[in-house]
Amino acid sequence: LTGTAVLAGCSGSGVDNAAPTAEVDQQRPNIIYIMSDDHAIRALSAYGSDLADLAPTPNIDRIAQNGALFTNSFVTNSLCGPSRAAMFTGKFGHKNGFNFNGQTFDGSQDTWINSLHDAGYNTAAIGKWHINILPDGFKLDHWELLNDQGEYYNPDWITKDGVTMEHGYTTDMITEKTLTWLEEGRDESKPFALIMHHKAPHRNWMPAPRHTRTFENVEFPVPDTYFDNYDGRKAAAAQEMNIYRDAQEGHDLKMTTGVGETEWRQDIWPHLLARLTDEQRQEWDEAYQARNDYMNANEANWSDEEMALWKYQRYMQDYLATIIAVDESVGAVLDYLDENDLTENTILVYTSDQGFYTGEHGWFDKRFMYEESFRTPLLIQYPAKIAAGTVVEEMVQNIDYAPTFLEYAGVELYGDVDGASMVEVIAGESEQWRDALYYHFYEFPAIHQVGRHYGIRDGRYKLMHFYFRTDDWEFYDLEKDPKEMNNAIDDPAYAAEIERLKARLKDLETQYDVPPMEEWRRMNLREHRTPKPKL
Ligand code: SGN
Ligand code: CA
Repeated sequence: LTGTAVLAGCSGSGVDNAAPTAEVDQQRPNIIYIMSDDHAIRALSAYGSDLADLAPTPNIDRIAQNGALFTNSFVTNSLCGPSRAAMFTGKFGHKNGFNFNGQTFDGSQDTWINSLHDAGYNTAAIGKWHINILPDGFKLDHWELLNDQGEYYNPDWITKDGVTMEHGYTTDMITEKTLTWLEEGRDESKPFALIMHHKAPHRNWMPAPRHTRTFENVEFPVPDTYFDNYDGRKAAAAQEMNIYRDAQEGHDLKMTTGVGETEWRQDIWPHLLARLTDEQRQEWDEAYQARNDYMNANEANWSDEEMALWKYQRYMQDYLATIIAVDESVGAVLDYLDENDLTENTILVYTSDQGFYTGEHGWFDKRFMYEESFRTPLLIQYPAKIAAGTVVEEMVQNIDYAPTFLEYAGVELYGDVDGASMVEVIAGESEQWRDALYYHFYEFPAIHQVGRHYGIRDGRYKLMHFYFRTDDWEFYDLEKDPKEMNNAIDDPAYAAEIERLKARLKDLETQYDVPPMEEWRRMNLREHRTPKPKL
């Protein structure tokens, strides 16, 4: 029985407002917003990279087949918390108050999810949160959140009732909790908006027990920039996110102390492995034993380059294996919608809080305005309104999600939003769209030591300025140099383009009310971080 029929029936023969409202409600789309953490475009097969056949994501790809694939989707600041804050509000960090991890997001400000709740939606959030520990200020009818970064195994769950450690693999638990809420938890008389946020494939890349060995014999292609020497790029040279230099041999690469041993070499955060039960630990150790024994037996004979390449393979095998469970999770949600006749009228989004490096420039992690971390996957299906197989090439940004969801839901957008609704762009009916993107990364000094920088990217060129203890400009011609290896800031052939982009960057700063650079130069991160609440 549909919501309309139920409510119309209740109203009997008397004329009242219930029936029209219910009818509207039935037409309003549901929203399922699935966001993973650190999913590289290269690791999502719908984008057709060199990994597509080796490590496919068939379920996430279904969204592209059913709806739209965005080939130029970007973030405002390539870091978890700031990206989530921008996504929720439709505003840059300097307006929503969240510019680097460890700040507290004010959940009572305008967000698409709160607007939908005000408009009568049933709302829920399940999974990683990371813009504060508790969803204070958010209008959520239901929430089950991971504590801070969350753990891959036996994680702590935070609910209205407190903190509970539950046994299981986190990605699978997020799937189960989501399906349970869809099946039993939601109020079927209302449209729903569900936020489903995976921890995977975030560091330290621990696959599900069933996937630890999936890629053990697969050799992944090594990016030709893996041994980058960072010529002409000072910030790139100063980072601490090299797979072969900065990844922790234990914590990240699961390398053990010797042949026959099971202890991780470096384990600066031992609480993660310590969470495994004896049984889980045994299964885990067995899965890595032969490969680690081989590495330990041969290491002394390997050159630095051979070891760096071995580390690349280990990193990729685990990183990609954590994505399999995410892909299965998306498949389970899509199946649920199909089986319950919900597909047609549900907007289902898959994205990541930012892109990620899979060995390009030798790196893991994100932060830089270079393409691999500036871009982020985005796929949206909504069969009632989006044609199957749509490809959107316009440059969209995570500040566009809020206005888009509200327009699709027919709910009025609040003020001062930086993003724009993508509804017309998706329909191929947009006559005017942005021609340039603004980006700003603030989290320095901090883990991975990527310098503060901001910049502009248009369809072909990118201009970046690294500041705070440095003053370095970079400029790239993405058509000629898509891997951003040649900083052309001093190339006279580009002088006119560089001047043009500098002026355009100023325009964007004015358009988006970016505070004067002096404020950012002076900013001390410590003064803006808030202590975590006691649970
Ligand atoms: C943790 C990670 C870092 C990562 C940040 C931010 N280390 O500190 O590698 O850059 O999170 O990531 S870990 O070993 O503790 O996982 S973010 O996606 O949350 O912004
Ligand atoms: Ca992230």
